[in-house]
Order: sequence, then structure tokens, then C-alpha cells
Amino acid sequence: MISWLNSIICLVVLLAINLNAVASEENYQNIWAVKIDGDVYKAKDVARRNNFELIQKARFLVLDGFDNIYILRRKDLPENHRMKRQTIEHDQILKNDSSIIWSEQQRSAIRVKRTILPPPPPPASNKTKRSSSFNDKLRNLWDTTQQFMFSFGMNQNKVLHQFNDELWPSQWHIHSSGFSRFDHGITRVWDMGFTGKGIVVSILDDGLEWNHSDLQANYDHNASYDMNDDDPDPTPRYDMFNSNSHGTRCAGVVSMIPQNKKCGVGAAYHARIGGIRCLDGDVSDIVEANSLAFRNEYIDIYSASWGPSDDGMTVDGPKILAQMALERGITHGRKGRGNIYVWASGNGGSRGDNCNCDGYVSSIYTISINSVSESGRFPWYAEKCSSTLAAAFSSGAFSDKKIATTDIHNTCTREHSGTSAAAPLAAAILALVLEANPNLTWRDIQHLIVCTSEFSPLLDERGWRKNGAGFLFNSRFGFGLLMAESLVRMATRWDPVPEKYICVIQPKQLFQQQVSTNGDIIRVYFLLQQNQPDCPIEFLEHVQIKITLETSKRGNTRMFMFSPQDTLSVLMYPRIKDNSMDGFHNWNLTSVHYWGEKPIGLWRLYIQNSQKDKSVLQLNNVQLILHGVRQPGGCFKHHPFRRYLNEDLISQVTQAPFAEFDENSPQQFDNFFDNYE
Ligand SMILES: *[C@@H]1O[C@H](CO)[C@@H](O)[C@H](O)[C@H]1NC(C)=O
Ligand SMILES: *[C@@H]1O[C@H](CO)[C@@H](O)[C@H](O)[C@H]1NC(C)=O
Ligand SMILES: *[C@@H]1O[C@H](CO)[C@@H](O)[C@H](O)[C@H]1NC(C)=O
Ligand SMILES: *[C@@H]1O[C@H](CO)[C@@H](O)[C@H](O)[C@H]1NC(C)=O
Ligand SMILES: *[C@@H]1O[C@H](CO)[C@@H](O)[C@H](O)[C@H]1NC(C)=O
Ligand SMILES: *[C@@H]1O[C@H](CO)[C@@H](O)[C@H](O)[C@H]1NC(C)=O
Ligand SMILES: [Ca+2]
Ligand SMILES: [Ca+2]
Ligand SMILES: [Ca+2]
Ligand SMILES: [Ca+2]
Repeated sequence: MISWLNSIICLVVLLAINLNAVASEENYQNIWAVKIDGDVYKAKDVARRNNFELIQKARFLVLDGFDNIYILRRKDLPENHRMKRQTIEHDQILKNDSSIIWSEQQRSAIRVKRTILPPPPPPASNKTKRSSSFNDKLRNLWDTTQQFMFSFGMNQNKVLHQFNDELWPSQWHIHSSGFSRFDHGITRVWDMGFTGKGIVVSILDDGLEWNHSDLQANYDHNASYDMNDDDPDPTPRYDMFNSNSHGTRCAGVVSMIPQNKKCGVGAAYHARIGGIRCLDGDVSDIVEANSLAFRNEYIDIYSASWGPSDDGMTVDGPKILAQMALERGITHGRKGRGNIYVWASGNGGSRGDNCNCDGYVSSIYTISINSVSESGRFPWYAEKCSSTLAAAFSSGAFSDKKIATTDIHNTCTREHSGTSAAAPLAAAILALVLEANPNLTWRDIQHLIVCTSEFSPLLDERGWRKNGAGFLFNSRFGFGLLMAESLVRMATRWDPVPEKYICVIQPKQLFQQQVSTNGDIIRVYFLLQQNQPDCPIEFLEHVQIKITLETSKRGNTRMFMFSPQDTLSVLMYPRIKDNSMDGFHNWNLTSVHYWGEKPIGLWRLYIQNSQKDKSVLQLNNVQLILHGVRQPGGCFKHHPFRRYLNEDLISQVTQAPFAEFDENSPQQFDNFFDNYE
């Protein structure tokens, strides 16, 4: 550590403490989760000798699935006592006890629903318009091709669906006209006979009005719980602001009852729907873990439309228990095939947020879904990042329609919005896919999405690139619009993806330069040799950079990486609002952009301050983590791996690769970033 860096950081830390003093709250609860080397008797012993008491597991039912995890409480304080983090000595008592493997004081985290939106920004500038009119030509070309296909009977299985439900005419996200390129193809999957029968979806949220007359027949008591009040009934708490309508709105998107003259039609209208009430109270790690692991052998798909604050200055994700719950879900859920966790990618776009700062979104276990507007645009509230897997319809600008669904008090709404609506729509589409093939694993589902999502409906937006395996990707939309019909068709004749390998690669040499001040670039190389015995991966899935980085202003940091095949993925965009000095600590930056590539060769990671003058950054630790398979499965068995609906458009919409990128020219970095989408 360099001493002047230290002193700068100390100085600014002092300032920051002053500024934060007002904001700090008593968020810590008189509850500790501990892992004890022993059974419940041992746990009681350990508690007693430290003047703690064991809270009986029955109250925290789901932690049953976690070996040797217990909940303790200090005896000398009232049960509901709240504290600031001035209890370090008590933490220390537990940490001192040799029978305790780890302990974590529970804290009420800030968890925000992904539907409450700030006002939209001013009208689009000329720059946006330009790209739009450029793409008008491509759009016409697309529509012409569709009509051509139609006239040859290639697109004729469209049945005119008429339901008597009052919102049905407003459900544009389901029944877009057959010619439109803005279509998930959901009605065509219904025509194939798949409506979600036998699939259980549960909404993790602020409750579920399960006796709503457009939900009750699909409601599944067994897939529901109230984690906030610890009872089996997730009915929301009613207040004068209707602030707990979110879960009920999300549930309707999946499973409204068709043909009952009430509200609308769910996209998987025969799926059973459950609600886990977890956001209306202290959202501690225990509450999240209990929710994410709840009946995971029974529930197939969990849909979550919430997460850390979208203020553009937060870096937060699952804590130790929630992380364990996700891992348990993907290993034990669905008879070992793994639960499907669908996650809303966040609404912080207008605040410059980046969804790779949200650890739920960037987790490899979640399917993170962004929104696309009715007109195929990237909404003003949406966030870019390299871990987004695909996109589904939701609200956009003022003139775009929102999503029609159920609301509390047995009413209906046309106003559901944000990535909160996109995630349950994706969950519903995946319910159709699981009905078509219940054998699919959590990884099969991710592969299917990569193998079928389409870029061409979204070609009004820039930023499309092609990776070394032939997949088109975009930081806004992942691999593109979810295509329900293609997903289901491919799912029914799917070669399961084989066993997965994980390789952890250390940097090639000690970093040449670990500290950057004047906007200098920190370069890190990772070399994967041919036939490296400990890394048999031939086809990549997720790629992660696990990093510990100190910064004087975290939001100035940009990070991007080239694969051996010269595919560029931006792992972190600068976030102007993020003035934090906390840096990143063992933070996983996940990218799906290298999917299908061969990992052999040199990986180049670049870390830079976007503001040249002031900020300092220091790299303390970094690893490259590769996930992938040795043998081909899924669409990796095809050559090429995939074909797009509109191969003709690929060369017109994809931007040039950066094989010629000169890492020694800071000037070029700037030009590059000014033009990079
Ligand atoms: C933890 O153990 C150390 C060494 O055994 C001791 O010095 C310290 O006082 C203990 N701390 C607490 C809070 O018990
Ligand atoms: C857009 O372009 C027109 C004509 O090219 C110009 O008059 C106008 O000021 C521009 N508007 C903005 C917001 O840049
Ligand atoms: C649902 O239950 C609540 C209270 O439990 C009741 O007030 C409401 O009328 C019920 N709604 C319907 C549609 O039955
Ligand atoms: C819920 O579980 C009970 C008993 O565990 C069972 O009898 C019932 O059929 C289940 N309900 C559904 C909808 O599966
Ligand atoms: C699922 O697996 C079972 C047993 O292995 C098999 O009989 C069935 O055909 C599979 N279903 C599909 C759709 O692949
Ligand atoms: C980071 O990724 C690695 C490898 O996938 C995983 O073992 C670890 O649990 C992740 N950490 C977090 C906090 O998600
Ligand atoms: Ca309740
Ligand atoms: Ca209905
Ligand atoms: Ca966010
Ligand atoms: Ca994810």
C-alpha cells in the first residue's frame, strides 16, 4: 500500500463519515446467524456460554435445509432491539468461540421494488433520432421478410385468440399482431398446447392477494408463505397508499384466469401461482434466504422484481445465507435439476446505475431480464450490464403502453411498469418451456435462452456485437428478445448440456502496475494454455472477474475485457453518482457475452479511471473465473451454433470488433469509450 494513497483515502474517509452520519440508521437486529460445528445441543451450549440464546428453528422454518446454521439472540437485550453497528464486541465474542465457524449479525437491508419510477427524462435528442431513422430501413426489411414468409405459409399457425376478459385488448405484450416483429410468440405456444400446466411459479414480493377473483383458482397455498409475519398467508398488508400492490401485480402477469370477464389473461394461465411475502418488513439475510429456499423441491420458478437501491451509488448483493439459498436452489431444487430464479435487472438507468453492481442480477444462478418497450426500445429507466441474459416487454416512454394485470382490492390495472413487469413475464414464458420439457436443468434454461433470443426485433438500439461463437449480444438486452415459440420448440428436442466445470485463473504475472492515478490504465492478463490439465473447458458459459479494488471514487471506475477471440465485454461502466470510497471487495463481475467461445489464449482486462485528474485506484486482488463445458450440449452441437430469424441483418447491425485495439494509447481508450455503446 502506498502511503500517500493511504492518506488521501483517510482524508476523504473522514469527510465521508461526516456526510454519512446523518444517514446512518439503527439497522442491525438482535439476531445473529451462526454456523456451528455441531448439532442443536452443541448450539444451545455455545449460546449459553456466550450469554446468547438459541431461537428455535421452527420460527425460521426453512433454514432446516441448511446444515448446522442456527439463529442466536443476545439475552441482555430485548428481542426487537435495534442497534447501529456498535456491537462489534458481541460479534467478537461469537467469533472468539472456537465452535462457531462464522457468524453474521442480521441487518435490515434496503430492498427496492422495481416498479416505482422517477419521472422520465426530456425528449430524445437528435442523436437518438438519427439512429432510429437509420434503422427504419432495417425495420422495413424485417417486416417485408415476415410478410414474405407468411405468404409462403411459413407463419400461418396464428389463431385469432379472443378472450372476454376486460383487459385482454390491452395485453399487447401477449398478442402483438402476427406481422409485428415485436412479439414474444406466446399465443403460438398456447396453440401448441402449452399453458403452464403442472408448473409452479412463486412471486417473492410484498404479498399476494390470493383471493383475487382473477387469481384464486390458480393460487397454490403450498407455494406460498409470509416471511414477514411468519404465517402461511401471504395476503398483503393494506394501507391507504396501496403500497403493497406490487406482488399481486407481478402474479397476474403470470397466471390471471382466462375467459372469466375479469382483468386479463396470464401468459402461463394454467401455471399455479404462489406468493412469498418478504419485502414488507425487515429484509434481513435470513428472510431472503428463507424466501429463496422456500419449498424448493416443490416450486419450479421464483420471480423476483426487487433488489438493492437503484440510486446509481450502491453495490450490494446476496449475503452469506442468501448466497447459500441460491446455491441450494440450483443443486437441490426441482429434484436436482435446479430452480429457475428470474430476476428484474433494475430501474436505475436514469441515475446511471449499472446492473453489475446488483449482486442478485449478476449472480450466475439468476436469469436477469431487462425491459423492452412496446416500440422495441431500451426504456429510459433500464440499466446496461454484461450479466443481463435477455429482454421481455414492459413500459417505456410516456407514449408506450404499460402492462395490464391484477391489482389489490380485487381490481385490475393497466399501469404495471418497469423491469418489475418484465421479470414475471419471462417467468411465465419459462413456465411454458418447463411444461414442454420438465427435464430441463437451470443451465439448460440459460442455454436455451442464449440459443433462441433474437436481436432483430430490437435493432432500433445500437450496441449489437457478435461474439467468437456467433452469438449476438448487447449490454442492454443480453442476447435479445425472449422468443417463447422458439424456446418451446427447441426445448422439446434438446440435448441436455453436460456437466459443468469451473476454472479459476490467476493473473499471468504480478500486475505490472497496480495503482493508477492520472487515468492510467491498469492492465491484467490471464493466460489459459492449450491442454491445461486443470481446466478442461471447451465452450464457455458465464465468465467472471472477481476483484478487490480500492478507489477514491468508485463511480469513476470502468472495467472491460477482451477474450482470446477479441470479444469485448464492458464489465463496469462509470456511474457518475457513485462517490463511494468503499471500492469493490471480492466482487464478482459477471459477463454472459463470451457464451460458447473457446477460452484458450490470452484474456486482457483493463481498469481505468474515467476522470483523469482526481481519482486514485489500486488493484488488490483479481481472478478470472470461467464456467463452461468440455463436451458440446444444447445448440453447441449444431454448426453453426445458431441461426437467426434474420441472418441478413447481422452484418448491418453489428459493430466492428476491436482486434486492432491499441492498449498503449490512452487517447484511443477515450475515443473508444466515447463511441462505445
Ligand atoms: C477474544 O479472544 C482474545 C484472545 O483470546 C481476547 O484477548 C479477547 O478479549 C476476546 N474478545 C472478547 C470480546 O471476548
Ligand atoms: C436538432 O437538429 C435540428 C436541425 O438539425 C436543430 O435545429 C436542433 O437545434 C437540434 N436539437 C437538439 C436538441 O440538438
Ligand atoms: C379477500 O379477503 C379479504 C380479507 O381476508 C376480504 O376483505 C376480501 O373481500 C376478499 N376478497 C374477495 C374477492 O373475496
Ligand atoms: C398441498 O399440500 C397438501 C398436503 O401437503 C396436499 O394435500 C395438496 O394437494 C397440495 N396442494 C396442491 C395444490 O398441490
Ligand atoms: C424426460 O425424462 C424422462 C426420463 O428420463 C423421459 O422419459 C422423457 O422422455 C423426457 N422428456 C422430454 C420432453 O425430454
Ligand atoms: C463469486 O463467484 C464465485 C464463482 O462463481 C462463487 O464461488 C462465489 O460464491 C461468488 N461470490 C458471490 C458473493 O456471489
Ligand atoms: Ca400473513
Ligand atoms: Ca381473467
Ligand atoms: Ca440497479
Ligand atoms: Ca444473473
